[in-house]
Amino acid sequence: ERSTSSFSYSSYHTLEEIYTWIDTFVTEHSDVVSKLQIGHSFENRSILVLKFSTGGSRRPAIWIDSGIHSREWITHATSVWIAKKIVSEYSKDRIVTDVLNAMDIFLEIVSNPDGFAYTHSMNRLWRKNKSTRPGIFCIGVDLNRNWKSGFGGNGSNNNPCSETYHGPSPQSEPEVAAVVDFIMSHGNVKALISIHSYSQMLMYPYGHSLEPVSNQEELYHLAKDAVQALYEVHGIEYIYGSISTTLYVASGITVDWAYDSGIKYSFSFELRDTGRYGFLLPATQIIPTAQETWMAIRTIMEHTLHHPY
Ligand code: PAY
Ligand code: ZN
Repeated sequence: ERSTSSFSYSSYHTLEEIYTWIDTFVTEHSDVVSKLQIGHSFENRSILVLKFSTGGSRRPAIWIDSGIHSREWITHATSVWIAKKIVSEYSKDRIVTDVLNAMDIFLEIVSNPDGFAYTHSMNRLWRKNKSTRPGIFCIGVDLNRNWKSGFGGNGSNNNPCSETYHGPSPQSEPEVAAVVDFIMSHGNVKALISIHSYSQMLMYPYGHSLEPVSNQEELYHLAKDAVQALYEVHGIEYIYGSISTTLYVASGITVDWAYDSGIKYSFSFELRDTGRYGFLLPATQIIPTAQETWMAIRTIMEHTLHHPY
């Protein structure tokens, strides 16, 4: 891609296309965006993060990841659109401008590059990463069961052949370890948003336990406001609440780790739809999904900006 204006935001893309788009995008917007390589996948692909920053050093930050489950294609497509939206709204939209004048945004579009490549080449519905270990015949660890908080608990599986296999130990997977190392060494991440599909939900910790988190009332009200902002775009209804009480119990997940690491604004999205197309959401829904998701994310960013801690 010579210019991001010739990129189709309303189509699904391969890993190579997204990585090429990233390079063009950072070149076009080098005043605000840079590309970081935070590690390598099991099959040695680059793990890339876009950094949106207008200056300062180690500013309070918002972390957003998508595609930890490779078959959830709408999540990568939404993140690409949101990246473009962030730069186009800076200095136009008051909230984006205020956020970026005080905070940095980190966006990991493809959190599971090996799995994503595999969904294009071999198995469209692949969820896990592609790691293998001697003596184990099934492939892949569920990267959303491999985090330290609640590792190995209910809603995760010890069987390597399971879709929710948690792996041999917390952060055993390079794709998870890279994010843990980055966020811990950064030390100033104030909000984390992890984007999945599908089910139309906006959720917060915990997944591993039914116990309410200490700021659960604040998270509930923020989720309600975010879901309302989302609804106002195209009339799509989301439900919201803690993961364990809204969806199901799941242990070793990203947002539980983030919350227990001190990131009190930790959310996970389940994007469109509610099952008609599921993971195979038609490309015609990419832009509307991204537009509404953006309004919810913007609501969370605004709240984070106005509630420093
Ligand atoms: O958002 O972290 C979350 C909730 C837990 C997700 C998980 O099981 O890892 C929920 C599922 C997901 O997005 O991976 C829901 C989808 C529909 C699935 O694969 O069952
Ligand atoms: Zn998922």
